[in-house]
Amino acid sequence: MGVVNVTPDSFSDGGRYLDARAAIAHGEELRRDGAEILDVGGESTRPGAEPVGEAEELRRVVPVVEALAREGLVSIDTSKAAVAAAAIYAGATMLNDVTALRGDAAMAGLCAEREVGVVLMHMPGNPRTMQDDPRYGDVVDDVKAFLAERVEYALAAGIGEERLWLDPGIGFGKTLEHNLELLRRLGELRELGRPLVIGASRKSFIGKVDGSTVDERIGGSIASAVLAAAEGADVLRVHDVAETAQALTVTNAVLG
Ligand code: HH2
Repeated sequence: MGVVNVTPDSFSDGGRYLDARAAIAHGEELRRDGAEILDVGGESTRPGAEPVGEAEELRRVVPVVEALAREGLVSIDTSKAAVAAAAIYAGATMLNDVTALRGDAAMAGLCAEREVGVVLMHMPGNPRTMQDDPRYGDVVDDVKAFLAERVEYALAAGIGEERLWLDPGIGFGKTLEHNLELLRRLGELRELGRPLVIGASRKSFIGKVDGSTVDERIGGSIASAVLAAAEGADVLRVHDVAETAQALTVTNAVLG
């Protein structure tokens, strides 16, 4: 899954693809590099990011989704049902909702009706508060219980189980140790019986390990992706698709 951020303020590539043409060209490049799904987002979820109004988010993402969905799979990264609805109309077949259907009461019904895939991600609180002293009993058990509860909620809303994908939300309300523990024990989340999505790409936990700035985290991102894949992750949400794809190809060649 390649990341297409149509935002001025995303933590790693904010402002680079705010213009629709630049975002579309970037998405096409990621697809050539090997991305099977393009995840288009118009609102940054980095800690402390300013919320974006619905009209502005629609303006950013709809033309990009429309163009990229003509040639392949597109997911829409949003927590607003109106944005999801417009993106689905424009051709998106998957919703990536960092609030796991808690942000907008209309979201679950929309997904059930339109029969799209849904990524349910773990995040305590919201992006503005999530890094305020996050605490868990056992981080893996707590994330697992949260995701199991969100699966029940989605099923009760009429979303087919086969459409659900689960994500522990690396960097969302977690300390460095929490993120490392989740990557180390990712395999335990397979017990939930649904495909796993992992987004570790360029995140600040890598910088906390080695002091790297956001532009210096490709090696750490690839290491995380390869380890996550080896632990059973099904979808890797990444910015650097070509490099990650090569690393996975070599990993697969070695491991068979
Ligand atoms: N991470 C980000 C955004 N959306 N969705 C899922 N399912 N999993 C993730 O780990 C995830 C996500 C943050 O990364 P990015 O989109 O590059 O930054 P920003 O939120 O600042 O736009």
